[in-house]
Amino acid sequence: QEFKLRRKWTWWYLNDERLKQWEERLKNVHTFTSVSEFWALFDAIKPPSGLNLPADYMLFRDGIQPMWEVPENQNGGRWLITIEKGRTPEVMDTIWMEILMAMIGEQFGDEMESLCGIVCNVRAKGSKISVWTTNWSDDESNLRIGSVLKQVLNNASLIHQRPLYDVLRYEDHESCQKKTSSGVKAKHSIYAIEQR
Ligand code: M7G
Repeated sequence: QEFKLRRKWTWWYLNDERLKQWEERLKNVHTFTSVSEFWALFDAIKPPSGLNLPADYMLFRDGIQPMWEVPENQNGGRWLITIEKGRTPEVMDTIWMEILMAMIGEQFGDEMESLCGIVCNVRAKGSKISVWTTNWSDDESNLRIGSVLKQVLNNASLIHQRPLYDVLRYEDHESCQKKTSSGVKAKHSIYAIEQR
């Protein structure tokens, strides 16, 4: 039996040819609409930790290109998880897989339409996983998405018996384009463990 997903998703890959233009490195890997197609693809390709650096994986709703310039992302932002250099590769691979499953499994409910996709930047200096949303100024929607992410990741931390992240930070794409990522001020922060 074929289990259909609610919507189509496209997997993208940004290859490691760092001398080329960013747009030329971006490859459309596959578009899928069923659970079995998703796992066939997932099993056939390397996990993020197996990629040659620097490279990205992206999974976006079909029809939305994983770049700042398109209308769906132009006024958008991202929930960012930074993965410190010293963490084991499983941490990144687990966060990536858990959020992927939450997205294609429609766990963001009414906010699915505000959600554009997920990006994994595999970097020597420390990798990043981020969930892109369409409107950086829609605080309510972005905070609801952030709270689902917190739930998903806290559950996964329990299951895998290790804390997977410290904080989710929301930042707008426009600031990211202008500054280095460490210089962007977060609009919202959600901590894995409540701060006192
Ligand atoms: P990054 O890969 O988001 O972060 O951006 P990094 O600093 O950890 O590598 C690195 C560079 O890739 C940017 O300065 C841009 O030159 C290019 N780049 C990244 N993104 C997400 C885009 C995009 O959406 N559109 C375009 N045109 N270039 C991008």
